[in-house]
Amino acid sequence: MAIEKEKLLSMFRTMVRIRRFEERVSSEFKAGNIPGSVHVYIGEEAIASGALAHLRTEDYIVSNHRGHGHLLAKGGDPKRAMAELFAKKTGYCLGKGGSMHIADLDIGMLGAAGIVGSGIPVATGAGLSAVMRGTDQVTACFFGDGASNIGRFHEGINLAAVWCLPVIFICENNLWAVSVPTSCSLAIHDIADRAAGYGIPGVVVDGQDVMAVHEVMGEAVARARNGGGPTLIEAKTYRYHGHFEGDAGTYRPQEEIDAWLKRDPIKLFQEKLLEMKVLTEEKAKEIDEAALAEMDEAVKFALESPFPRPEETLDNVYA
Ligand SMILES: Cc1ncc(C[n+]2csc(CCOP(=O)(O)OP(=O)(O)O)c2C)c(N)n1
Repeated sequence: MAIEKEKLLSMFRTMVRIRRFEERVSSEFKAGNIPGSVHVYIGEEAIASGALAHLRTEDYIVSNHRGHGHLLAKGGDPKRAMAELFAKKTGYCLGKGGSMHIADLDIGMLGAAGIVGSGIPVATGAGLSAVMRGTDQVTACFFGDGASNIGRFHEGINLAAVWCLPVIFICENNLWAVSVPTSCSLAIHDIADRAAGYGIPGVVVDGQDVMAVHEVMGEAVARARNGGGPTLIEAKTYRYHGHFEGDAGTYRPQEEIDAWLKRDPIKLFQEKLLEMKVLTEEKAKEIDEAALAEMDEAVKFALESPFPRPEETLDNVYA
């Protein structure tokens, strides 16, 4: 089904905003303004942007350690996110959680997490909660190829399938789990094939093509909302940076990196929108400049915000 012009532009804007946010995260990390570890989403923007264009504010998402793009695509605030990365009091977790603990319950963002695969059973629980409360909320759960080899993947998806829960499991297969290529960690080609073992649909999609992601997610969300149960979507993608900021990523062959850079999801979508006459060069520039200005503001806000005071160290800390 054709996607309306406004939605196409909105997905493009989301992708550009994520890219510009992450670029600032990378440069601010290098400048020494971000303590702790950060994993950026550059190269994978089409997945969160295409998939979450279907979700309502009250729907849930569960994220992982590479979560900034998921947060922004669900409507998160770049200022509070940047302030959290800077360990400032105005951040999402009052500066005490950092990148991998950001949550925003007001927009259904149930949380990022540093424990690989830990979000999968959480998403199953969110799906169960929606069913028990009789709402038609759906949950989208993002995780990587590495997480698909963790026991929680099996437990979480199996139970969601058995109970026919409204959860969409989205595996962002960027071919590497830190320095381990999928060729060394998987005996199958497509992670989506594992869906058959749970009796649910499994779909492979080009994760560099936002319109393709939008389409498969549309079917999965409709199925989930109508009581049809979960779907496993595998989006083939690539992270353009190292595993974390500071990782040179030298374990990856240059030819592989070059091939994926040619399929930059923002470049591909911009070309497509220009061809469809939904976008003009001027409008693209305007969207980009607005995103740059928004991220300048976010960094300014983070820099100018205070750190938590030493006497507040144990406030709001539960574990
Ligand atoms: C349970 C667990 N095992 C190992 C780690 C260390 N670790 C952090 S990220 C990561 C790789 C994750 O790869 P993937 O799920 O493919 O996500 P990607 O980073 O590629 O987006 C590993 C092994 C961890 N944080 N948690």
